[in-house]
Amino acid sequence: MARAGWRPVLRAARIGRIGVMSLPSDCLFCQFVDGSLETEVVGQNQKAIAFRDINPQAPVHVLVIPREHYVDVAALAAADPETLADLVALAQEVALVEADGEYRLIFNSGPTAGQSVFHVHGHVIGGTKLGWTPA
Ligand code: DGP
Repeated sequence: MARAGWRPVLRAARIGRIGVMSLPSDCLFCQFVDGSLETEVVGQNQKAIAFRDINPQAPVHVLVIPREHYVDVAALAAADPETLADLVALAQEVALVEADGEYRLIFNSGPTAGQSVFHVHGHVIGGTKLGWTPA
């Protein structure tokens, strides 16, 4: 049976990076969404979930992802801007609880920029004074 996320994936393939995307059947983050793998969920809404990063880079390091599979933030924005807005709203909610509402929201897009999981995710980073040294 086809998974609910197949249409966005095909659309993302037309928009995004066909060569590096994960399909939902082997996507780690899709497995967090459908509950077949456990993770520490810290927030959710109808369109998105938030969970702690396994390798935190700051006192607060949470990932926000859409329930539907899109390869990166540009694919999500093009296909479903309302869900992107819900994703940002969830990031804000988490940051208000965990970092007084002061945080960085980072979307790595493509391997050169550091993307290693090809289900779009925003890194919500905060809880300390942040430096500015991406390179
Ligand atoms: P990126 O490099 O931008 O694609 O970020 C992927 C993030 O995903 C990275 O910071 C670590 C996190 N991550 C990878 N595997 C797991 C996992 O199994 N569980 C959790 N909670 N986070 C993971």
